[in-house]
Amino acid sequence: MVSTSTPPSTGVWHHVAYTYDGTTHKLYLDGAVVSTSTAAPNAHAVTRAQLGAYNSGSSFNGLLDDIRIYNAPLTATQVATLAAGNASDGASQSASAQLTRVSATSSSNEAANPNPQSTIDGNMSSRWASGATDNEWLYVDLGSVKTVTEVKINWESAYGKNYTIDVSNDHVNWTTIKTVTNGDGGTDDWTGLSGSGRYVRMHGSLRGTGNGYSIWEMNVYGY
Ligand SMILES: [Ca+2]
Ligand SMILES: [Ca+2]
Repeated sequence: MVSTSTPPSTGVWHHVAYTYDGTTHKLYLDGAVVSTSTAAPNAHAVTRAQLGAYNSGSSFNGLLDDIRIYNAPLTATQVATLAAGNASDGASQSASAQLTRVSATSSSNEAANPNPQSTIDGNMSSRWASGATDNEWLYVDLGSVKTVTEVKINWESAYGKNYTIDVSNDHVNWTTIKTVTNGDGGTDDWTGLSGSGRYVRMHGSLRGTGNGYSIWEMNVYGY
């Protein structure tokens, strides 16, 4: 149905995905679409399916690992997320996606930028800032317990140099899933995380400037 005449490079792992939504076949290589088709599906009755070999028995010369078959077509974003290696292995694995943040809570607020909700409004022109001390935090509420695979913080110039990313089911007992030391501000995009919780916290222990901690947006990804 779909194919590409450009073979993947050898000697490295590649991510290959095929999706069909009832109309369009799509072939992805390393998270990007390389071929599409709207040809009618093959009408042969399937009594046996093979991965990595023709029916004649000619086999693909390489290794296959982490093979998954889904009962619905993944979106381009989901394929790209999987190709980027942002999802951990697991039998009941779902593709990671940006999670809805229902509210944000902070340890303190600077008078000029006092609203922690400014870190979850999707607006890169609105920000929150803490008071100007080292031990400050902000957490977001995901509404229910989620698996957390990635946290992305967009810092204003007042960034966190040392901080942890923590998860919790009750915003009282926290588990650290990432420890950052000597961070450089700007965008801090921590992928490959493994955690579970309803609340996700940035807990600062050392500021990068004399100001507090200031965040434009704090996004959480998982499933
Ligand atoms: Ca914002
Ligand atoms: Ca950074």
